[in-house]
Parts: sequence; structure tokens; C-alpha cells
Amino acid sequence: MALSTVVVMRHGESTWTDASVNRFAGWVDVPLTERGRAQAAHAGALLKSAGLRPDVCFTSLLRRSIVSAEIALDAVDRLWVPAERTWRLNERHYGAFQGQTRPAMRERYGEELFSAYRRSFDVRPPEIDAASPYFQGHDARYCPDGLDGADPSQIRTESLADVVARLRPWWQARVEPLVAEGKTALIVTHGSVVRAIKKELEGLSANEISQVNIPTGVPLTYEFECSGRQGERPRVIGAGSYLDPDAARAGIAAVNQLGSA
Ligand code: DG2
Repeated sequence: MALSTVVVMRHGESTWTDASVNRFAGWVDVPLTERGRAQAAHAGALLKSAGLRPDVCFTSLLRRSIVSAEIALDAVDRLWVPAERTWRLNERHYGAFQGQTRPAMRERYGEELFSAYRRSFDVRPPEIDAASPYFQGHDARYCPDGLDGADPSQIRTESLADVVARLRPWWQARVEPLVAEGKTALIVTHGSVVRAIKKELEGLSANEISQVNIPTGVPLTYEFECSGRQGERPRVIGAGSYLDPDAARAGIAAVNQLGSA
């Protein structure tokens, strides 16, 4: 029975998750703050002391994820491992909320709707207008990857359910074969994508996942076992575990605070 680990992590703090800015980013390509870079370095140190050596790294197409992954890999001396970038690991498309502040959207839509837009499983924010400076439809990085019929340049808003649906074919095609070989994968992505992965791997209900916030820059590990028998998919063993539970707790409280009055 082969065992392997998948490390899933939300990037370090970005300039828009900085509490003094507090804007929805979604697919807007904002950079890390200095604090976010330090969180990514700490994440790398945690991987190192846990003896986790990624064989492969996956990121979104957004710099806050790419740079966090590079900083963490550098800290664990694995900057050389193959890295793959995919739109499927992008943050949930936040529709017309992209570029807007959380307090302004909370004020406009009221507590209940705001929290449904932000944390429910299947409610999509209003679509972004193609004329918005925060729309990415014309960005060269967004083109179909052939895994299914999806064309990311057409996406104008997403729910968490949409993220789960876009992740599934990619996970089966790219992550499961590595897990089956006993490889360690590092996936550096975004809050909603970590929630989608957590929902899938831990079998959480729509209601349960609506209560979950993800801290920036804290590695979350999942162990898998694989029988090696032809056609058998790897099986996750138990729930995910944060490598630094105290940092995770503080980070979760900070994310919660961003959406509060
Ligand atoms: C945040 C999530 O995603 O915002 O899109 O602004 O920082 O992980 O890329 P990030 C964004 P919330 O859903 O927590 O409001």
C-alpha cells in the first residue's frame, strides 16, 4: 500500500487581503504584501521541519499563488521541482465584486446576502461587466486546456459549486496519478479553492463548508493511500491537518474579520 501526501495552501497575504485595503480580488492579479512573503517563507520552513519534500508543485495563474509557491519551495530547497500553472486553481471568479471593498458590498447587499455571496456553496455574485477594468476575458493567459469544454475567458462569475466542478477533471487527470505513484504534491492556491478541495476530500456538506474560512500561508496536509491495483483511485485518510495550528487559528479569525462590520 503506497502512501503519499498532498499539501494544499492558500497563498500569503495579498495587498487586497491586507485589512487596510480589504478588496475582493478573485481573478485580479494582485501581489503579495511583505507579510504575505514572510508567511510563505514560514510555510516553507514548516514543510522542511515536517520532512515534506514536494516532488511537484501546482499553482494558479495568479502571481500571489506563483510567488508564494516559489518562496516556500526555496525555503525547502526544492525550487527546481516541476511547476504547473493552471486557471483551474485560480480563486473563484468573484464577478462584479472584483475590485470592490468588502465593507461597500456588505453595505449594498446587507449581511445575509453578502454572506451568501461570500460563503454559500451555490450562490454566484452578480456577473462582471465585460467593460470593467477588473474583467480578464481578454487576457492571453485564459484559454481552454482541453480537459473538458471549459473556456476560462468566458467566465464572469462563479459559485463554490462551479469551482468544485472545474477542479474535478483536473484533480483526476493531474493530481491522482502522482498520488498513486507515492509522490508529494504542493498545491498553492486560493481561499475558495482550498475550501473546494476540503469539501471534496472531507465530504463536507454545503452547510458545513459555508462555515469554513482558510488562513493565508498555512500548509494543510492530506495523506492518501493507494493499493496500486489497476483503475483504483487513491483514498484520502482522514481530514486535513494544518502544520501550524496556532497560525491557522489566527489566520482564520483574520479572514472572518475582513467580512465583519
Ligand atoms: C480572496 C477571498 O481570495 O476573499 O478573492 O479576494 O485572497 O484567496 O485569492 P484569495 C479574494 P473572501 O472570499 O475571503 O472574501
